[in-house]
Amino acid sequence: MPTKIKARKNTGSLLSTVSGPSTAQPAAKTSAVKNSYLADKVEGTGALAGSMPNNPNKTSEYGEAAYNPPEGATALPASAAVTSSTASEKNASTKTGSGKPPQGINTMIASLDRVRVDSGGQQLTTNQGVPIADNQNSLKIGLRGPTALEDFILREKITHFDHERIPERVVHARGSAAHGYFECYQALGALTKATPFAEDGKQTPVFVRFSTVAGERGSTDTARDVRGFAVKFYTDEGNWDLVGNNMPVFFIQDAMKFPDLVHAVKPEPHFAMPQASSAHDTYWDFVSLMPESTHMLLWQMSDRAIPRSYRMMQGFGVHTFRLINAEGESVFCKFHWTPVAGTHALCWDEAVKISGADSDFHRRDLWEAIEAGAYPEWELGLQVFTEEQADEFEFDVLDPTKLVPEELIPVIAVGKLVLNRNPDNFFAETEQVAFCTAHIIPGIDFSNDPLLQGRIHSYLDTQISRLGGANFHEIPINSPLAPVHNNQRDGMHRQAVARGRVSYEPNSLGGGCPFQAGGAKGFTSFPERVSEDKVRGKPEKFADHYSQAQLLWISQTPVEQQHIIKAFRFELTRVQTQAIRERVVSLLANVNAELAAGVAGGLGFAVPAPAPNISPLPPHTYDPSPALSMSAYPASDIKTRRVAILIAPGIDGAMASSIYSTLIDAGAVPRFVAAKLGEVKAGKLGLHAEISIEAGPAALYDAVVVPDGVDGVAALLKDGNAIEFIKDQYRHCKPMLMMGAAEALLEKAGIPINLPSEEKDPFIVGLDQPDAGKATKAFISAMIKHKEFGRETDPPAV
Ligand code: HDE
Repeated sequence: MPTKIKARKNTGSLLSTVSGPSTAQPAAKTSAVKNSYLADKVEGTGALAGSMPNNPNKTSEYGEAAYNPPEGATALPASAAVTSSTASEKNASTKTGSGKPPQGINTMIASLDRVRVDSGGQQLTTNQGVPIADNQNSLKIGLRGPTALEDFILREKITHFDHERIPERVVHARGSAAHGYFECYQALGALTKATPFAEDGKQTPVFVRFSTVAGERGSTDTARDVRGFAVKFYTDEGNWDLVGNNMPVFFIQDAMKFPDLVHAVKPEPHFAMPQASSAHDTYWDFVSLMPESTHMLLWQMSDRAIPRSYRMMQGFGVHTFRLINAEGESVFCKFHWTPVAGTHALCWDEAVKISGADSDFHRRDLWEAIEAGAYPEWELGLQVFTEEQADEFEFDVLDPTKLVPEELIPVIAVGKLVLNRNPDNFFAETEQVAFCTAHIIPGIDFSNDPLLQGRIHSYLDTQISRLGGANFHEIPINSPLAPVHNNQRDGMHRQAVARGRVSYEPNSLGGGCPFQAGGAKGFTSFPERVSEDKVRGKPEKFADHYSQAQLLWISQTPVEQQHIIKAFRFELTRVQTQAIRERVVSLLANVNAELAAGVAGGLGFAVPAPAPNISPLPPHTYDPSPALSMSAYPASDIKTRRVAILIAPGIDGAMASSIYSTLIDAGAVPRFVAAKLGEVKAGKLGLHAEISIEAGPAALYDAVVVPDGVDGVAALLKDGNAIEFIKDQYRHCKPMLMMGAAEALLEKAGIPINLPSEEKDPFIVGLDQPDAGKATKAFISAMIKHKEFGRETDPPAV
């Protein structure tokens, strides 16, 4: 003990950490105490604790009062010293900080600027900041000798490398993401107090991750699969995650079946095949024994499962959610995202070829569009309905295998989503982002959908093993922008350095802080009245497995219907067990006779008896819902569409260049494609090939142009790759601008200029239009329509 301190009454207690007098607090503010901050701390602590003689909130925890939790009781400390961890906190250092005690702040919560690292102009160091002199050689005992165990630099580098991987997501492992914002068109206070909808034009930052479901992290982007559409809103009242898909319904009705579904669709466990594909026995075995999956199977076999781009697909919250306004009134709600770029798909043959040519097709597409400033946009729509309305529906809104037809409840547009920034680092952001359906904010609440209820548990739980512990919320991409203050402490990789000794509530030593927000400001669950038997089971309306599958079927265009039949045929052909194929078709027989016959016919057997329809209720017959067809969501321009301009020596260079410029001006991405890189003599011009046909085959473009030029076309006619290119463009129903001499390529490729219907193929443009400007205009109109399915025959004629 310092001798300078004069012995005074109770000073010893001030200088101790255990016990003290019962009559008074230890002496304060005396010259005998070297650290007056300590005196302030001790004196102020007594006063602060004394200001709370009891817990005034206790009565509000019981009975009716509990419906309106009050704000927690708090008292202000006399000074910062009172709530400090240590009276030595004012001693500054470059490591511990400024010595200015922070109060009421959590500096972990801020933009990602705080963690961005750039090494420009910096020397190489170890993780401990030690400069590394030689990054080429390990430390050896003699130039030809063994490596020394003491080479801590080598060992640190290799050890870190050895641990670079984390477990991939158990589903949705393959994905891509971007930052952006959500902008609310108008305040929605009457419906919800959720803060992103609080004011006209309010913007909320978001991070959005798109994904496939079944494939592993390195699998192909264009597999036939459902796509994830997960949006993290960094709102001023905490993070809200809307973790949806690009299809509005799901395979199963209860969380209990999710592990079974995923085990069935993943590569079969004995030989780990097939990758990123549902076309195998275990998948169809499971779903054909689960008739509730029939509706979703039609969605999965539709072209929605092979989107052209993440930017060109709808998103859906799938489940019914609740909105709650400031008065505590609640309505049900379904969330819809609709892309401004239109909802478009690939052809199956195209998707297969893209998988080989560029398995990062969707990742690259999203990245390139954002880099180019063509920011992808979606409109958010809500379907809002009351509990009373829901009771009248012939289906149960808690059943995730059912959608709410737009004819029943229209979709109202409430805001837009814009993605305008690519991540800096794939791992730190896209891989480490943790979406959780449990992340909701005041104004949003769950429904009792049993699938959603299970998800509320699953997402938080899975992050603990995937991201290595309970502190994944501190990873910068996951931390909210809203302040975070609670009494959770410790755990693996904890980063926050909590000040003070209070980590419990109620407390008086921290002035009651952090205090409960109370019902007026804090999250409160909708007080839904429930009085039921505790039971494992499903409501009767859940047993109608086919009415909405029929609705989807009758709402598709004939082309979409044919694609669904072909997708079933493809998948079930790869299945090996005949009984499973027949079981699938027995489900389809309950949906539509033409569908069942089309699939069975394609597999070489007769339609079996329909699977038993176990619904105790009469089936419901819907009118078609045009909104369920992809054709209801066209594009209005050709922005970001990729166009190949095939060139070879002797092509009309001036024409090629002018078409190129027109396409650029329209927002498309043209590229000169030739047999190999280098200059291509084109009339008086020298055009530079931007990519070769072998590096950029036909499947990677939305459309093709062949400019005029007899010699150039003659060269292309000798190139098998170019013929293949033209054939694939045709087969994949893409617009083709074929100028002048280019007609010869069509002939060589066996491409008819009329559709099988005998009408002129409207997507083969230019043959009768020598004016390249006018022809390009017609070509652009065709590109907006995306594909000419009138070409399709089964099997393909070309
Ligand atoms: Fe998921 N799901 N899921 N899911 N899900 C995951 O969470 C789960 C379901 C969806 O980009 C996992 O972080 C259960 C429906 C998306 O990071 C996991 C059930 C819908 C993503 C999980 C479902 C989804 C996931 C895997 C049934 C559409 C990717 C890793 C009860 C509405 C999010 C992870 C991202 C990811 C569980 C059903 C969408 C294991 C238990 C229905 C978009 O927690």
